[in-house]
Parts: sequence; C-alpha cells; structure tokens
Amino acid sequence: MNATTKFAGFTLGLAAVFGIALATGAALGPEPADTPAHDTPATGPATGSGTEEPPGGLLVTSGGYTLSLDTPQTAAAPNTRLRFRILDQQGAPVTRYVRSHDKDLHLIVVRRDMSAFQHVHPVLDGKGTWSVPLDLTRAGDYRVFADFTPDGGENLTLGADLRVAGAYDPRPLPVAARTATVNGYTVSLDGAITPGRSAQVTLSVSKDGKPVTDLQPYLGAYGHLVALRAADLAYLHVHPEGHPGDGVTPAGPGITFAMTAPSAGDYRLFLDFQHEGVVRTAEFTVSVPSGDAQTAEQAEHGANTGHGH
Ligand SMILES: [Cu+2]
Repeated sequence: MNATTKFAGFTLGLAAVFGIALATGAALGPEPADTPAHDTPATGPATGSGTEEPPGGLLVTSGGYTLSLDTPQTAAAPNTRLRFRILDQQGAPVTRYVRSHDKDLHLIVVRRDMSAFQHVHPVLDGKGTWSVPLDLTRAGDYRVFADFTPDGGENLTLGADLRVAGAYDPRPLPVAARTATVNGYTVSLDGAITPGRSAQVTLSVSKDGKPVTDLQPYLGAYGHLVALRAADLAYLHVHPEGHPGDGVTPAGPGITFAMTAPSAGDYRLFLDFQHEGVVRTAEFTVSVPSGDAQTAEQAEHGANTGHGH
C-alpha cells in the first residue's frame, strides 16, 4: 500500500514535470502526437462536449463580479431578511443593472436537497445593497443564486451558500415524473432532453381536467422555468419561446422553453406561472439519459473495453 502510494506520488511528480515540458514544447513547436490525456481519471461530472461555457450558479465570483452575502449564516425562521451585494472587480457594490424579465435581479433560493424553492425579487438601496425577506423555516444548507446583468456587462448567475442553523432533515430527491400538481393545477412536461444540446420543453397547465388557456403574463412571460442539476445545483439557462402579445404565443395551456442540460443526470425543474392573480410553482424531477448510452449492448461493450466515456 505504502509502495503504491509512493509510486503514485512519483508518477504524479513525473506528470507534473512532463506537463511543464509539454507546455514548454507547445510554446516552442508543434504538440507531441500522443499526449497521455487518458492516464488521468476524470474527476468532475461529464459535460456535453467540453467546449461549452460551464453552467451558471456554481461560482461565487465570475466575470469580475462577486456575490457577497452580508450574513452567510442565520437561524431558522419563517421571515428572515437576506441582505447581499454584487461587488465589482474593485470590490465596490454594483448599483446599475440592465433589466431582464421586468427586474434588475432575480434571486433563486433553494435548500441543497432541492426543497424550499423561492424565486424572489429583492429591492436595491442607493448604496448597492439588495434585501428581501425569505422563508427559512427549515434548517439546512441553502444555495442562493443571483441572476443579473451589470450595466455594461453580460448576464451572470452567481451562487453562494447560506447556512440555516437547526436540525437538518434532508429529503430525498422526488422520483422523476412527467406530471406535477400544485394547488389543484396539473402541469405536464413534454420534450426529450439530451445532454449538451438545446432542447424544446413544453409545460402544459390544466385545472380540474381542463386546459388553462388564460394564463396571465408574469414578469413578461407566461411562465418562468428554473432548472438545477441535482448533484451540484448547477443553474441552467432557460429561455421562454415567444412572449405575451407577440401574436403567436398562446396564454396556455402549453408554455415552451429552450433549455440545455450540460450533462446526463437528475435535474429539478421549477415552473412559476400565474393564473387568477396568483403565482404558483410546479416542480419536476427529470432524469436526463447519457447521450452515448444508446443501447444496453453498446454500454456493456464500452464498459468491457474501457472505451466508453
Ligand atoms: Cu425573477
């Protein structure tokens, strides 16, 4: 065991030296043909193609901006005011934003077990501090996502942890299902989601068995969809297709979105929609199958030869 550890250390050391040699070689001339990339075991979750931008929400600092929670730990309470700032590269709070979906900043808060989802719109004071009341009745680790566009910058979703003290009782991820119910509404999900590719997903709303065709615009759309990867709470970019008043987008029952799942795995989808003056949230678990696991035979072959990814 000890010898193995030593050997592994030696190999790592060699790899480091070889890495430097490679880097130098690359600077001086053409790359060697047989870069031993496959000797290194993969550590992170597989991404679709490896060339796309990483998903949002995983970093507290990105593109020169930082999400800074005033109080990253708090006690469990039904009405807790969260205060935070978006800091620029110089550490100064950002006070100017570009509006998107009627708001300068969208805040998503969810417990790490995917329960207690909240999509809220904080208020900005003159000094760059945002504040909003949250329901933090249940203890646990929460993820806070700020989705915004700084003036002169690009859209960003930054994520930070918020610890809520108390007895934590994590819940298992609900099983994958194509329908969800909320307050007498049934929402069904259609569309195949493939890793690494933009997919069209339609969520159809019905009430008492009848399709709802008079959904109300909420924040400039008939629905808002947030999708999070279960294993790490990566935040997916989701765009509604069409908007109220464009002459082609119906007020239900179907609401269509384009979304890209960065990898295979379980995702939790949260759809906010407004009807009869009330905003409700329907929640789904979706299992995205691996793109290359087309048949069991292929998967088995891949496993036997070590060729599969
Ligand atoms: Cu929002």
